[in-house]
Amino acid sequence: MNAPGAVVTFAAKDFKSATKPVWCPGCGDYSVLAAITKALAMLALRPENVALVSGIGCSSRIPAYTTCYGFHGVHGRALPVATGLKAARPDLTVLVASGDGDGYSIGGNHFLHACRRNIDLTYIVMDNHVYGMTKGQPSPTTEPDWSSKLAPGGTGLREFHPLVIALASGANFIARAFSGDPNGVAALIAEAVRHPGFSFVEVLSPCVTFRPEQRGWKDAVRPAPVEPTDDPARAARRLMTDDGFNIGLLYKGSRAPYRQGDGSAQRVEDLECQFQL
Ligand SMILES: Cc1ncc(C[n+]2csc(CCOP(=O)(O)OP(=O)(O)O)c2C)c(N)n1
Ligand code: SF4
Repeated sequence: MNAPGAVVTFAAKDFKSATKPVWCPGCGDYSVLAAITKALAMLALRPENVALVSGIGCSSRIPAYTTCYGFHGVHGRALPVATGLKAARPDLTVLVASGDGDGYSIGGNHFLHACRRNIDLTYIVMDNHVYGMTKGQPSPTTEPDWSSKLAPGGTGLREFHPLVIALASGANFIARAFSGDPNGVAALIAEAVRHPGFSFVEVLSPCVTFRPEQRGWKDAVRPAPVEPTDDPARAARRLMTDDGFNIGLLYKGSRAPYRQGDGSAQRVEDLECQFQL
């Protein structure tokens, strides 16, 4: 038993629920789950003070595997749900988990406006360049020449560049991580949570079932060769020209996060009253 008044700290394992993940053996998302729980322990947070919001996809299953509050919502809508939650409960640490299909395709519009609004959320996108859950359709980040049974010869479509788009939309914290380096992912997530405002952490997380060649990402990734910049023009040049495998914090700006008004904004309780019949 803890002594009265003793500060209870939580280890990474305390943030893991008893629910066993159903991901394929070798899926990168296992490491991302481990990194999230490690980051929450590093931040000395308590499970009841953290909420994880997600959409739909293999990656979006993450909230169920933690002991934090969780909301496994509708495909592509994790960010608006999380935005509402954070606006109503600014005391909670809100993390949002998504995949490249969930977050950049059906949820792409919400991504732009979350970057622009700069509400204090940490957005973790597990990017495997494919729709894993629905059996391997190309996603916005799929290479144009990736040929598969569902897209013979490839889509021929230019890839979506999430980091550049985040920068252009006003995101202030832009990082890329690799699931094969869970300590690195945990450190970046912890830094993202500490950063005030919207923080975007794109995690390259291989889908070993539909993109087995992504096992080779471990040889492709490298620490970004330069320190993070706070200059958006320099960051744009770097992000436009990198090959997608530079890992680390790549851009950190200082635009003030969105805060609820100075008292002119209505309290949630008052708004609810207006809808009572
Ligand atoms: C409105 C709606 N459209 C389509 C689907 C089917 N669907 C479920 S998950 C998914 C794609 C998930 O891909 P991604 O976000 O990349 O996650 P992954 O499974 O690769 O982690 C799709 C299209 C759905 N559930 N709801
Ligand atoms: S289908 Fe791909 S993304 Fe989904 S659990 Fe299996 S390896 Fe992971």
